[in-house]
Amino acid sequence: MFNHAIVRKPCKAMVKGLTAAKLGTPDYALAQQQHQDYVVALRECGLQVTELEALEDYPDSCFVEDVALITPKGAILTHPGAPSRRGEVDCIESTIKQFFPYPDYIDAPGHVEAGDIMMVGGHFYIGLSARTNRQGAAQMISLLRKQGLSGSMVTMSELLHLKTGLSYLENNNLLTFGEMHCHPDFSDYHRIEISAAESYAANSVWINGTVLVPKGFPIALAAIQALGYKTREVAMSEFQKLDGGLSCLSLRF
Ligand code: CIR
Repeated sequence: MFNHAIVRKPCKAMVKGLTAAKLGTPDYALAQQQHQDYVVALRECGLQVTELEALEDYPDSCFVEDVALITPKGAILTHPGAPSRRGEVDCIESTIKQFFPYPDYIDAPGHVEAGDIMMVGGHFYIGLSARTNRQGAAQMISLLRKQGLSGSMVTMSELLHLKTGLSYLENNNLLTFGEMHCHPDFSDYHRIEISAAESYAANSVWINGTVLVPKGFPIALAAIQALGYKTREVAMSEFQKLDGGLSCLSLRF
């Protein structure tokens, strides 16, 4: 069960955020509305939400998931692979320390963005992406071990982050897209393949029995509901334009 979430409001500079999606420039006012509804959805799932103010110096700073990993045992601040995002770590450190006074840190030459990390109980899958390298993943695994947890590296070649194409919904259920569907590391899971047309919904989030699903992906939604989950749709169009999924907008613990 999760009790808390940390989010950061989108900044006006988000329109200059990193993206490979060709979906146009985000509408800032609409992004603000969507972010507010996201916070409402987190509260509906029983979370106490800490809302941080927007950071105009960091266009991608609303995607807080990437700058810290919070486990059941502690917190690890990352060192993002994207140079423009590294300063976001210092900006969230004091908030993390309110909950976890002695966090650990990933250091250069290691890079990690925690959108590449998927938690399954006490095990953490770490995708090796353009943002997370082997040195960073190795540091992360040894820090996880220090906490009595475990980690493993997952090779990948097409997705921005591991969780761009993978979401663990508990009860052995795993949403998969693209290269993740047949990935040997996940063959023991009950895999629900999300089609290319709805790939964005492969990043959905289980929170305390409810699955938050991005709005506008009816086949994925029905597949998740067919597994017996309660669902809550959240409009995400403006964050999708920046390659950001539902999980990226919060740290949950
Ligand atoms: C970036 O490229 O870093 C942001 N525009 C999107 C980050 C999305 N985060 C995530 O998938 N965990």
